[in-house]
Amino acid sequence: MTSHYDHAQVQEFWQYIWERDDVYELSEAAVDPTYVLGMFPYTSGTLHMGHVRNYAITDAYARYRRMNGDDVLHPMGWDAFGLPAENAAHERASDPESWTQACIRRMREELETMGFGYDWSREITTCEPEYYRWNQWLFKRLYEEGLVEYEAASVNWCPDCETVLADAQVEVRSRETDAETAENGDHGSSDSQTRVCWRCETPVGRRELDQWFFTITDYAEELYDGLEDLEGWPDGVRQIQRNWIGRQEGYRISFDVAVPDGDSEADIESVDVFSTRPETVYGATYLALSPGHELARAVAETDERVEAYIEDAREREPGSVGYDGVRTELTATHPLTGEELPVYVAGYVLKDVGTGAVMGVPAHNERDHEFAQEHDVPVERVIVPDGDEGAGTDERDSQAELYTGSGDLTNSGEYDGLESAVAGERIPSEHDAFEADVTYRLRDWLISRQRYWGTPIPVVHCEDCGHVLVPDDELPVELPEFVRTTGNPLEAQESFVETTCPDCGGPARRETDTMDTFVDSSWYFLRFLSPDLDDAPFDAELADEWMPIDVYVGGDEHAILHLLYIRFFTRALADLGLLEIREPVERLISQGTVLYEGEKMSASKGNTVAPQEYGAETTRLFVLAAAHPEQDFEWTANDVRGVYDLQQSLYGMATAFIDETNTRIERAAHDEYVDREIDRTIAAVTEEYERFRFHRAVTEIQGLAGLLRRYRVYETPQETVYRRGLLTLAALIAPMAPHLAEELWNKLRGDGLVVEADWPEPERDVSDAHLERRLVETTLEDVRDIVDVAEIEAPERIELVVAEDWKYRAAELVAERDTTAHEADVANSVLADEELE
Ligand code: ANZ
Ligand code: ZN
Repeated sequence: MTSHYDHAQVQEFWQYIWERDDVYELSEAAVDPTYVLGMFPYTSGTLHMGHVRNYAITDAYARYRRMNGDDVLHPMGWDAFGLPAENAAHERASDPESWTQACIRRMREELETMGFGYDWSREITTCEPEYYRWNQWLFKRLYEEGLVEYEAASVNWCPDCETVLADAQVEVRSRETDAETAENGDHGSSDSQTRVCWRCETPVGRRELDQWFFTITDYAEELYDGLEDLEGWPDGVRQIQRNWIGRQEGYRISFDVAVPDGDSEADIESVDVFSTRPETVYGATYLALSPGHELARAVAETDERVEAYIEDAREREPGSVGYDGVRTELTATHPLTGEELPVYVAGYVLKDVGTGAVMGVPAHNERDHEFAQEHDVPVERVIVPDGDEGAGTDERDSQAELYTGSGDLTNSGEYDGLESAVAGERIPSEHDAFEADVTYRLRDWLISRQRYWGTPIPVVHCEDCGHVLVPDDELPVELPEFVRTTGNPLEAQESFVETTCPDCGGPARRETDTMDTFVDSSWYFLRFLSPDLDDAPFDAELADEWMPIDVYVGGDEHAILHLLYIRFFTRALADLGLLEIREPVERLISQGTVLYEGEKMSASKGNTVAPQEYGAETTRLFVLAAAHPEQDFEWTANDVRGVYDLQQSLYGMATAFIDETNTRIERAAHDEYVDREIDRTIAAVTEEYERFRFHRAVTEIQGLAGLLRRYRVYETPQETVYRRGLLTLAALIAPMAPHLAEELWNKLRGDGLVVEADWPEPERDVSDAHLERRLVETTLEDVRDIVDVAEIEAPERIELVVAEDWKYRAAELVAERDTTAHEADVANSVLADEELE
């Protein structure tokens, strides 16, 4: 039988047909819109297995929905700005634009080779002016909405990339990954670890620069609360986002602070601290301000020691500051005891957390305890573990131990003896100095990058007018040609930098920062709806129709930033009146990792398998068959072989079927059984597609293929049943192995495309068939048992079914391995058992 499946030829042929017939192009008027999207790739130069997995998932689902009659939007584009292109350009004496375009050509070709069904008429590329002009336009709208700030800020600085990094682009080494860091709710403030650049792993330093920010913190509460309703998102991702946003309930406590004012009376200012442990208030022995705190800065103007400390702290990363600090001339009054407390400026107090000031409670807060040891501040115990007698001591002891647990209050005036949990509610309710408050750890989004290959920020700086936005009709501010220099190539080009002020016409300097590329990806999904629109970033009516994205698939490295930014943008756009929805993604699939010998398959580890190595279709089918999309799985040549064999076997059956069937009208019991199994498989596979359990769909398909094969080998199959079985298999596998499916469809029917076919439906009610099936499966753990216990009793209702299936399996076992004569006899006797029919 010469039915070898020449996959390369088959793939090429059907890809040609699909393209010729524009089968993936979406018609304008969509009735049942379904938006299926994979996170678009960064243009790194070549597809890796993670991409293939990602896009195999979206493609399978998109095809499945299309066969169910939906209008499916399944587009593809390129996340094309970013440092690597610039670095590559430096290394190769080329420029970022040509390097990027070359990458795109190669990657597009690779995607096409894989046979993914994209509507290429909607392709977008973020580095093209037609795209990034809308980044600039959106920047302006956000600015007008009050969501953009320009601030001097101490920023993370990578000396190697010569650029500023967002906090989240700084990785903490050696043990924590980005995701783990967020899981701990830790924003990189731990002391002992080094903080390195996410791209080049160079240790990160600090610099003070004027920077552009999106004030994502305005949405902290909403972004946090909204997670509750995202039922289509994996719990893990939601939790990571929760930790990243870092909601904390507590109290603002206000302290009066005396600020010496030359020789006259001291000024009294009120300083708020934020605390999650109000019951420890009697243990506050000092106040500490962050170096960026307004009052600290004011003090620095007249106090050189404070000024020097702030200057010094600014140069360093927050995590490396340790517990140093400087005592100021200020004194604070304890709001409950009236006691005078020293006021420090201390680097361990973070500017953007809470109020940027803390009450120091060294006995019960670890960081405060460290600080107190170093600065010889008294430690006052105000909570003792339940039943502990140590309560009596009221002398202050700077060596007192740290206790962070709950217990009974002591040294706390009228509240002595109260349980800490009770006191935590009573004290704030009885004193005006306390006000319930919620804070978030989330920081504003620093979008400035001192780099060439990104969207120019549409601002000019005028000596008279300050910073002025470039008028809409002058957008896009286009990138000038690339020049090779150290630092920011934009700064080096006078023709770019020197301009006139749109307001006063005087000389002005163009902003040379470009935008974080995460801005590009924060709204690209909207651009796909109307990629050529030239008077708005997207068509609002289409957005109403298509958004939210029904299914969004991508790697978990985007669990924090990208997914937070698209949620932020969607809300901001809604508040601008440009969108109706507030959440961009209904169902999120965070795909697992492809492993090879236990490690993540990646170019840097040198353990990659090129997607084309086994043939495109085998690869895509395997990544779907191997595991649930959200699970990691191991790439093994053996398992790949399994899906390869499945394709061969289906192809073989389709090729050979005609001369081996009969057309008798009357159906034997086994015909009925097979027919019923076809229906059952349809129902089961449908269910698996609905739940993105492609691996189980493959198992079902394999099961039916096996049954049909046995049916053919051990019976003379009835043509209508057998053909229906094969056509059903072609349709069921089409979303995952579309080339093979077309080939089968064509062989069996001779016309039409399976990609345009209807999804199969069961012909009979099979709602209880799975029960029978399961019974068969659980009873028949091993075919040999079946053979041995051929006289097994089965509930009468399913006896026939069981018998049929056993028969085939038993015979198959005999055929497939070297059997003993005895086994063969038993098997044959089962086969020959006419009574069972
Ligand atoms: C007094 C206190 C007593 C606190 C105590 C804790 C325990 P965690 O503890 O991580 O959940 N805090 C507030 N603002 C801060 C800032 N800007 N920089 C550094 N630390 C700050 O975070 C809550 C606690 O972090 C707050 O509660 C405050 O210390 C500290 F036995 O107040 B606590
Ligand atoms: Zn001006």
